[in-house]
Amino acid sequence: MATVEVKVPDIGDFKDVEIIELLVKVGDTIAVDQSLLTVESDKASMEIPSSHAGVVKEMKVKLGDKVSQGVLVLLVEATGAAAPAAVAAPAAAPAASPPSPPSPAPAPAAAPAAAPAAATGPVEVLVPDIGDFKEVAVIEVFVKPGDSVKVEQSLITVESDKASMEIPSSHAGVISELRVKVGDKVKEGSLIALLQGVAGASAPVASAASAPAVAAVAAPAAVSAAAPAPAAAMPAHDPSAAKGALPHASPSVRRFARDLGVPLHEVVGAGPKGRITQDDLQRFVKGVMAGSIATAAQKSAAPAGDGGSFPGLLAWPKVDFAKFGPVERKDLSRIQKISGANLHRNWVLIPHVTNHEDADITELEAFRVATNKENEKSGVKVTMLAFMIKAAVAALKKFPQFNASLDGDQLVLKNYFHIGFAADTPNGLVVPVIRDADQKGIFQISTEMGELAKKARDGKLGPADMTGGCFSISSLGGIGGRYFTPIINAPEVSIMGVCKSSTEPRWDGKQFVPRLILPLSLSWDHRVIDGAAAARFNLYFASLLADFRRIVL
Ligand code: CAO
Repeated sequence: MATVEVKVPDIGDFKDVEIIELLVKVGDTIAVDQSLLTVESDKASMEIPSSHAGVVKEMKVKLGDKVSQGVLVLLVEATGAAAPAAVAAPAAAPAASPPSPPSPAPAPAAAPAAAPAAATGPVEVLVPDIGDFKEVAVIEVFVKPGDSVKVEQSLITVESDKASMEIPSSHAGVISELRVKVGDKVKEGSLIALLQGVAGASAPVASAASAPAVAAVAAPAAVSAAAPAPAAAMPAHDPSAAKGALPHASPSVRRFARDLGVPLHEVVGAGPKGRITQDDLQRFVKGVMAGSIATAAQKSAAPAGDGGSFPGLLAWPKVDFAKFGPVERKDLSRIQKISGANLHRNWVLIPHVTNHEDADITELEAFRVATNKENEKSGVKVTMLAFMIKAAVAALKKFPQFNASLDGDQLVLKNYFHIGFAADTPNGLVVPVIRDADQKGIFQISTEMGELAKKARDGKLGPADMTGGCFSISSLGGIGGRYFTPIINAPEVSIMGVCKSSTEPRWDGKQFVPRLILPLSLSWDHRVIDGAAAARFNLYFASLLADFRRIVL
């Protein structure tokens, strides 16, 4: 048995493309045309087939290597069978097929010979010369009617059994009609969409080769004679173009997922750059079968409180409670369902840390009581919460990262101060918001809190009353307790929990004296805030309550 070198065949304009998946290993028995590895450019992925059958003796490439035509892939102990041609082209462009002539973009006979800039009516965007891709399936559509598209922006992804590629637009404009949908089979010349408002912007080749009113999709100028399909469709890279939501996976993995009915976008890819491999797919399927992974469809069908949505976590116990004693069932209120889902998401997604602090509010409480006495007739009762809202504003001003929200890789820092407060109602927990608390005094805040708390109890809060908050305070002060962990009210990044104040002995340097101590619990999002900042925020907040004159400093 002879040792045979298997090399990368002619892959057209694919040059220095990265190996993103190895599909065979040393010792594997392989057949002619069996896929050995997957390479990927920015717009297309392609599997490289074997030119020979046999047993893999040595791998000559590894993940992440960049390869071009002629690069040695592996050594195979050949068993005799070889591809019909000496160099097997990828299956998308079978080696046996004769080289096709260079493919300029098609110039339809009916095309009026108008200059690009003069094009006013709808422009047809067609599938360009995609080499030996014939009757390939549309597996993703990136655009919809009404979308504005740029030249070379990807419109659809098509996929053969060995390669997938994105088809770019030949023109800029607004899509007036979309003529393809997922599952359609297309080939060169198939109509993808009609564009309106084309302002003369078209891909260089298409406009040079054909009249623009009936335009072909941009085919790159340098399509080599024997270029396989992916190269023919590989457009210039346009970083501003919309990226597809296609899961990062090779065509064969995608096809396998479709055959199994696996929602590929739910599979977590462990391959390079999060790529979904065959192993990932198998792990997912096993997990679903074993009940340790729930698909989105299963999750939405699962009862509230089902824990099956976390990989590796046991499903929520199903218990026939009536077996143990009399029970009655009661539906969760609408508020409980909504707040429960929000709290659950926030608890799971935000890395919470809670810092505790004590505030000496002896003087502030005396001031509060005196103020209420003086203003008895006004009908407005001032509670500690109103002071804490003002203290929160001052602390947010001093520590702006607490008055922020995460938005992807960015932190949105707010220049307004809307403070939410958790309110307990017969139907569940709600968080109304005091707007522009920085511009309001204690009486106004107390008045608004009273109104909002009443609205909350009466179930009359509207969305405007509960949105836009920067920071929340959850006060259990009227009830009791010492400390607790409040759950951050996303997209806020911190929340202050307050419990009941109590008189405690404090050392004044000479003796123990009775002081009124308010327990504070600050939960913060560790993605945005670090422990030192949290400790300083808490300390500052407590110092403001200890001596409220600091607010005006
Ligand atoms: N320590 C000691 N006493 C306190 C206090 C504190 N930290 N905070 C309030 N009190 C007192 C008040 O002074 C008031 O006393 P009086 O009746 O003697 O005047 C009494 O407790 C009741 O206060 P309140 O609850 O009516 O007023 P508030 O401004 O403190 O709170 C509101 C208003 C709407 C926030 C509150 O009624 C409420 O719903 N709290 C529950 C919030 C909650 O559920 N948080 C948990 C969320 S996580 O599940």
